[in-house]
Amino acid sequence: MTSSMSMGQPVGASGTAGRGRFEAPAASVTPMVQLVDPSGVRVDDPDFAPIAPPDQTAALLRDMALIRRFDTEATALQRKGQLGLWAPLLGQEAIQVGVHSVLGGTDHVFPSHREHGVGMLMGLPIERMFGIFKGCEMGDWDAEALRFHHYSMVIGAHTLHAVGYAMGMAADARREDARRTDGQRPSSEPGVSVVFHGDGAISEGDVNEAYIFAAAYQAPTVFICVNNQWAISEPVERQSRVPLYQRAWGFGIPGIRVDGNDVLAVQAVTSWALDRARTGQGPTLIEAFTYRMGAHTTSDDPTKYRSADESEGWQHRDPIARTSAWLRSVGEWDDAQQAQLDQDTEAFGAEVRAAVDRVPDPSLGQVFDRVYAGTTDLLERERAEALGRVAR
Ligand SMILES: Cc1ncc(C[n+]2csc(CCOP(=O)(O)OP(=O)(O)O)c2C)c(N)n1
Repeated sequence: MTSSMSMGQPVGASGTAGRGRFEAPAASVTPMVQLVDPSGVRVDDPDFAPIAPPDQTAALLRDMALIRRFDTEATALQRKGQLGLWAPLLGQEAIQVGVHSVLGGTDHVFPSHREHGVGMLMGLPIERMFGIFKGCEMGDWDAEALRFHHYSMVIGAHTLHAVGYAMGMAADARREDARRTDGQRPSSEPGVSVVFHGDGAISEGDVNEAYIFAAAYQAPTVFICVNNQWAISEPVERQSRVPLYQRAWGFGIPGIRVDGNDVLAVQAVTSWALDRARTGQGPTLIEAFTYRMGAHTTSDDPTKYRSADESEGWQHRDPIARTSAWLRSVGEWDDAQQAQLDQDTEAFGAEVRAAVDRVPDPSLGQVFDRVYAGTTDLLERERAEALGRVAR
């Protein structure tokens, strides 16, 4: 084909390209749900309000302080050589606590590689998390019982698992409904799968396929896209020409951006999205706008790819400082409560340090035990070979 045939050139567009329908939509202000501003002042949102009274918010502050302590201890343990690696969650506490605070008893969480706080709050023993980062375990806890599924080190892969799981839960609920003859609703609430992925993950094929499936089957899935601005050293601007939450609409999924450093806003928006999923209205994508305050993992040096000005600019948006400032302003937090919390986090720090010593050191044979639910001939041959080699 010669260039003069210029397939795809719209009739009459020559000389007018860039006008009217051929022009990109004008950039608009990106609306973000926020209920408490960085200085701790309550602000109004046209669609969302806090869902819990202030006296219950103190519990959220406490959870944020505890998971921050867990994280800083873990980072220090890595520096001492007691963990091989750690992926810090510093700065992302409000997202993890806000989402966790509204999960129902039948909801399942599919984490990425930084949701240690959610795992801890859902009851995953710290030594099991440490086992992964010490290289001593595969993270094969009973995900079904815990409702906190396995860490996904393959970026984005778990979003497909989450959607498949949601479709399964929806199918079970339909079957249960059909079986019932008394016309009553089942005793337990239908479950929702809540999946965390990063801004970088949104560029993965798996994540886009997950969105397509979720939209096509109206799966009860809530996608929490943790936009911490960086995928290791790739800034979010290089990955998407539009705000991330707007991508969702192209798949037919409502998208909404929330201030990820505002625990009340995260709680309110997640509760709304869970409710949509539970009542058969399908998936939602929540873009939680935040910043990774620390390194990507303890193996990298963020000063090599981002400016000190940028990182400092986020210091004043700290989720913990903001929540305590607001709680103080409404008389739900004072120095005595803070002193108690400081004491509790200190004691908790000691528990975290003790947990790393409880990580069992697996024997070589055990490595073969937990590859599949059952064993195979090939695995048995490999086990015998490996054990034979060390015995020689
Ligand atoms: C499929 C795949 N590609 C690349 C990597 C290497 N990798 C590990 S973390 C990461 C960046 C992830 O960024 P993001 O999704 O924004 O999450 P964040 O680490 O910021 O929480 C990459 C590229 C991987 N683990 N899996």
